[in-house]
Amino acid sequence: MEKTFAIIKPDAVERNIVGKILTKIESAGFTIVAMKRIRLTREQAMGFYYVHKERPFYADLCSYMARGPVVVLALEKENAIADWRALMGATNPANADEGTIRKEFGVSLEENSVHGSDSPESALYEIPYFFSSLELV
Ligand code: 3AN
Repeated sequence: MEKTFAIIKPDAVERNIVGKILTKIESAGFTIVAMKRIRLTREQAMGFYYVHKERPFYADLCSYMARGPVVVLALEKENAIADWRALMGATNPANADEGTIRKEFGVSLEENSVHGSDSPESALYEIPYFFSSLELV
């Protein structure tokens, strides 16, 4: 069993489609082992996206992630990291495959509705950024 980290981003929470996205997650066989709704400060978003700090979109991305509540999750499944990336779809919703969350719900390259860890190393940084071991059940 592998764990990955997911975020339902502000654009999706604002449009009240958290439940639709959770249904897709559960239907695809993931177990939600931790979940909470929180509002990030801009500083917390900057810490989370630290790997992107040199990218031109970093400042905008952190403002967007702090503009409203998000739902953060830890998901468990065999092959969870790759399978969650596949269910999310391409970063740019315009390039995402049919049946993916970003294809169905993504608004733009930045406002692409969901986040997922891109590697085991990322998951190891991201899950404890939001959850203690006692919260993973
Ligand atoms: P992914 O979320 O598919 O792993 P990353 O890690 O390259 O994509 O980018 C992190 C986030 O930054 C994306 N989910 C998206 O919200 C935003 N982003 C990525 N590339 C751009 C871009 N060129 N312009 C604006 N925002 C971007």
